[in-house]
Amino acid sequence: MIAVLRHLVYSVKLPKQTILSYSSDNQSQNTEFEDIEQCSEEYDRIFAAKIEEKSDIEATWAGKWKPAGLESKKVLSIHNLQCHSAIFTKMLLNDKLLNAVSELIDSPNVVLHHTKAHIKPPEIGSPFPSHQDYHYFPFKDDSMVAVFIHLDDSDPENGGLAVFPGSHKLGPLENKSDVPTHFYVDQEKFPLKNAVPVYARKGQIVIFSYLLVHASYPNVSNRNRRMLLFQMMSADDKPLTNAHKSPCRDMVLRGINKNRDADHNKRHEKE
Ligand SMILES: O=C(O)CCC(=O)C(=O)O
Repeated sequence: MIAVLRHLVYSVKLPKQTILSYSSDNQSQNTEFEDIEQCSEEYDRIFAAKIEEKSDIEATWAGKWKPAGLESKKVLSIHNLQCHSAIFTKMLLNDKLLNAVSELIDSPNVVLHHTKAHIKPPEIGSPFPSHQDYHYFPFKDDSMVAVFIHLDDSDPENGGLAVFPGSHKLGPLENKSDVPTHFYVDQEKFPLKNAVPVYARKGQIVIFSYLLVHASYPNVSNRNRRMLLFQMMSADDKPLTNAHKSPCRDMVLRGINKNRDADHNKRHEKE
């Protein structure tokens, strides 16, 4: 069974963080969720194919936030994995995952914003600056959560996630980035050394508000750090900007979306 731990709190609406355990040594989990090994193999297959095709998948965050000596570090990234393989579509529709998200965002109606995958290669994996996802895609009611799925055992040595518990209660913070493409908060107020490291086993999922200040460490180990991120929100929430319109955005994962426009002239995204 998925363990929903209620003692740590990173969500906006509910005073808790939710960790769902999908460890592959428990048979009942395997039957109800795509086997994490199967997901992991498919993930590796897609990355290998795109590296072979020489796709542009290097995605280290730009800006002056990088600590000296870490400028050459790398993150490999592919967005919208559900457009590459049905395994990820099935994961998005996992009942237990949607139960947890629905409870956290306090809505029976859950829609997708986007998904992405990051690999931090051994020894050269880049850190991420302390940031709030909010700045990339602000919404009116701040219902959005990040579903962070670990595909490797992760810790501070191999580039794991780090969080500032309670920071979501500060609301949107000032964007201190010096580049228009990437956003981050004041690195002196939220230095990585003050963050709480997340130690996660392969298959564990951490769900947190898009207002939570989070970051991640450089990968200085000889192990990979692979993750998947699903961003979801309430169907009743409204975007405050036109930014970040990924394919499959607004796909209904649970319940209904009564706000969806049906006008014929709006059936395609404007080119
Ligand atoms: O891959 C990571 O370690 C962090 C990713 C992240 O925080 C983000 O993309 O918002």
